[in-house]
Amino acid sequence: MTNQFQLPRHSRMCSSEFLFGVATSSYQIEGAVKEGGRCDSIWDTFCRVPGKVDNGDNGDIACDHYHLWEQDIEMVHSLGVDAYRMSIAWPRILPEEDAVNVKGLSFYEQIIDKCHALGMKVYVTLYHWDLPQYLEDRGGWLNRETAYKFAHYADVVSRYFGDKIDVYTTLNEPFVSAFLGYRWGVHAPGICGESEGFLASHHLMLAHGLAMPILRKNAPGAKHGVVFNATPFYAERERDIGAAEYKEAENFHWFIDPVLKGNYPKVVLDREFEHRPMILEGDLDIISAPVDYIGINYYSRGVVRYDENGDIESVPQTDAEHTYIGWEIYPQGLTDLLLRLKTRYSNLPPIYITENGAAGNDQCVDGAVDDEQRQHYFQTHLLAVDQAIEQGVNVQGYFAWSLMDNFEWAFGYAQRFGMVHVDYHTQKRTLKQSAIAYRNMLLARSEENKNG
Ligand code: IFM
Repeated sequence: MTNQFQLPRHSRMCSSEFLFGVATSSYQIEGAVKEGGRCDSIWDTFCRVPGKVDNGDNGDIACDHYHLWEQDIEMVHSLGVDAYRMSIAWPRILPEEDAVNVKGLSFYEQIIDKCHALGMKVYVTLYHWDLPQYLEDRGGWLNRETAYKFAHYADVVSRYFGDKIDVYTTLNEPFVSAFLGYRWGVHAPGICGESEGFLASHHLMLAHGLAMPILRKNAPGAKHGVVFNATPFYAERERDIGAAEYKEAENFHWFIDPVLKGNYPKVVLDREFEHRPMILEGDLDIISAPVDYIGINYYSRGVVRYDENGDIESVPQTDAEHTYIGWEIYPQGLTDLLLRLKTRYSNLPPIYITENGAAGNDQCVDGAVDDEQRQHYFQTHLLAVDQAIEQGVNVQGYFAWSLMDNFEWAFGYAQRFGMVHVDYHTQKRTLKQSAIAYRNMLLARSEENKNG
């Protein structure tokens, strides 16, 4: 494996117009959960429940980014990226209902300023799953009021930062917040229930829609959108096509349709008839406010079939290569997904690949981390994005997940997604081979662009 990713010479991704970045999120890297006036989030509470997170891990210290942010941002810059994607922790900004915590705002302001001083753009997600616990105590995303609380939080942040944030994202992966958190109970707050999952999803989408005009008013020069995880599904046999279509509808049409089409997919509404959320008149108009872009997070695909009872089951791809977390490596899925989005949405806005990456069990040996599988993963997925662009999909940027190893939710620290290795005992950061390859690719690109 060379330590530089190769892109086709005339790829649009080689031009300086295409943006490359790395991504993180607040709870996964910050630590310092009791500092700076922060209140508990649902993840602090969830981590305390025995058996919920592997190894009993939690985000108390994580990568200690709260204290090491300056060297971390310098490290981001050393990779030669155009942009840094991060999230703001709601519990640092509004640790109590109506009390804005200036310390929280200042913490993020110094990071944003530093990024700008180093010439990088800043992509900020407002909600990457760390809901203040006091809101969960009142029902969390099952309570419609939470959507209005989110709009208030978005107002506070965007009034303060305005256009200083280059690109705002309302929500990261509402599918995961709603379904893993409120339907299947494997993420915070750990609630299990079909109706609960669908109700939470509607309130999340409403939160997004309510925030959009506020963000536009307070940050008219910034871009505004929302980020979805999306898994393309494939049928095992011809007679399973309906199963694959349904899985896609539930996985991402359910979340993207209300934004881009102003309705929920009928196939899901019909199948989940008893669990339909309460949708008030006007909600879909709010949710379908125009967005400047959508973010797509892609990791893997799914293969499904109908079992003998007509239920949908997944078909493990035992012969395929998987990452350490058990997800199949399937770069073609990213091209297919982007093309499917283009076909489904005639009004598809520009797309950023806001996350893409591979988990490993990487070891630092003599100061080096050989993460060959991840290098190969990035190389093949970058080519998959290029393929989609070639076929007419308007992809404008790519963010690797993740800058550094971090708290991987219910998997704790055992799953390492970073391009940079973190030693959790010493907090030493070491660039893995994939980071070096990414940096070399970006260096070569900027040299070529300079030389015309
Ligand atoms: O670590 C997560 C991230 O927070 C959201 N998208 C998927 C990643 C890998 O599971």
